[in-house]
Amino acid sequence: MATIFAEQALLPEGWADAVRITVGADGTIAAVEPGATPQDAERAAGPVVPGMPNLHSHAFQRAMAGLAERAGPEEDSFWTWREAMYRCVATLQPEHVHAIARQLYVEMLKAGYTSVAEFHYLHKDPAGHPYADPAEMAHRVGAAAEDTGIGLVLLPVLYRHGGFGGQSPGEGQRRFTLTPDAYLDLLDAVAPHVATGIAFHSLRAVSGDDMAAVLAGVDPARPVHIHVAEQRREVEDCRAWSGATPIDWLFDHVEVTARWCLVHATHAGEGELARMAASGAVAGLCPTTEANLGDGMFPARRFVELGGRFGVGSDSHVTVSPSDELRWLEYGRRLIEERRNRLFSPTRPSVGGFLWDAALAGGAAALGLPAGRIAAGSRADLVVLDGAHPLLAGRRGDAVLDRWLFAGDARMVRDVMAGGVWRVRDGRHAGEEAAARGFVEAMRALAA
Ligand code: NGQ
Ligand code: ZN
Repeated sequence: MATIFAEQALLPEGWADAVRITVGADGTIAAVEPGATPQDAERAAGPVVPGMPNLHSHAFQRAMAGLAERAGPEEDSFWTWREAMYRCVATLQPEHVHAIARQLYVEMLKAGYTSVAEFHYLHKDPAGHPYADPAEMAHRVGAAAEDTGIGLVLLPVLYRHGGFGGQSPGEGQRRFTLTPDAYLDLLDAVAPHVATGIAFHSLRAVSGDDMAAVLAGVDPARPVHIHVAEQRREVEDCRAWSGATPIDWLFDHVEVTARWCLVHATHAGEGELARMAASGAVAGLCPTTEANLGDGMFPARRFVELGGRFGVGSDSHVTVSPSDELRWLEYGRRLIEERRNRLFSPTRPSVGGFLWDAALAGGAAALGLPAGRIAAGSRADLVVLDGAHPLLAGRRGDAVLDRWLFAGDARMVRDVMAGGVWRVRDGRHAGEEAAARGFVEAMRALAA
C-alpha cells in the first residue's frame, strides 16, 4: 500500500489541492482524499495528473523511425514509406522485436504514457510461415511490456488481403496474414497471459465476412480497433470497389459501437463524423505519424462539437510523447483554420486541460481499461510533473497542462507510476540501461 500526497492533482471533477492518493496492492487506486494532510504519505515532487493510455502502437516501427526521411526516385508518399516499412519487417527476428519494444516502452513511460494498445500484425516468420509457436511474436511483445511495467492491451490483428475486394497479399505482407480461424486460435493462445482486444487491419486487408467470423467468436466486451480512411487514395479505392467511403461502408455493414476505435479516420466527412460521434466510437488520432506520412488532418474541432470521443497514439513512433501528439493535434487545426485555440469546451477554455482530459477518457475507452482517472477503482497510473521546473513555477491547475503541452517537453515528466508501481523516478527508468543495450545490439544486428 503506497500513499502519495500531492499539493495539486487532476481529479475527474477537476484540479484539487492537498490530495492523498492511496494505492492498493492490486495496482488500483484505493482512495482519493482532497483537502487532506500529508501525514506519513510520500510527497509528490510536483503536480500529479493521470498517465496517458497510448491507443495505437506498432512497436517494431520504432526501429525505422527517422530513417525514411530521404527523398526517393519517385514522389514520396505513404505508399512509398510502406514499401520501406515492409523492407524493415522482412529482417526482424523475435529477439529484435522484444528488444525494440522494450526500449520503446521505456521511452513511453518516461514521456507519460502508462498503458499501450499494441496493434500487432507481425505474426509469421520471414518466409511467411507460422512460428513453431504461432504466438511467438505476440509473446515477445508481452515480455517487453512485462520487463518495463507499462500496461499492455495486446490487439492481435487480422490481416488477410492485399487490397479492397479480397486482393491477394503481396510479398511484403506475407508475415502478417492469417485466416479468421488461425486468428481466433492466436487470441486464445495469448488471452491467458495479457489483456487483449480485437483488431482488423483495415478494410483493405479484411472482408466483411472475415470481420463477422471473428466478431461472432469473441467476448463482446473487448475493444475492437481498425485503421480507416487514413489516405485519400484509400478512400478513392474503397469508393471504386464499393461505391461508399470506408467509414460509411463500415457503419453500413458492421455494428460499430462505443467499444470500437477508428484509427486515423483522417478523411471523415460531415456525415461520417456524425455517425462516429453518435456511435460513441473513439477516433484514434496519431498526429505526429499522420504528419510524417502525409496523411492529412482529422477534422477534430468539428468532431468535438459533435460530441465525439478521441484519444492519441504514437503509432509509427517518430515521436514518443503524449504532449507532442496533443500539441500537434491542436496545431494542425490552427494551421488549417488560421486561428488560435481550436480544441476546448465551453466549460474548459484551457486547450491543454481539455486535450489531456479528453485523450485520457478516449484512450481508456479504446483500451477497455479502467484508467485515466485519479479515482478509487481506477488503475494507479500517475504522472508527477517536475514542480521544480522553471516553466511550472507559480502555475496552478490547467496552466500547468498548457505550459507542459505547449511550451514544455518530456523532461517535465519526473515520476511515473503504472499499475501501482513507480516505473520512472526522477526521470529514470530502472531498466533503461539494459533496454538501451538490447536495442543497440538489435540495431547493430539489423544494420549488418
Ligand atoms: C501499418 N501504419 O499497418 O503499420 C500502417 C501502414 C497500411 C499506419 N497507417 C500500412 N500508420 O496501412 O497498409
Ligand atoms: Zn497503425
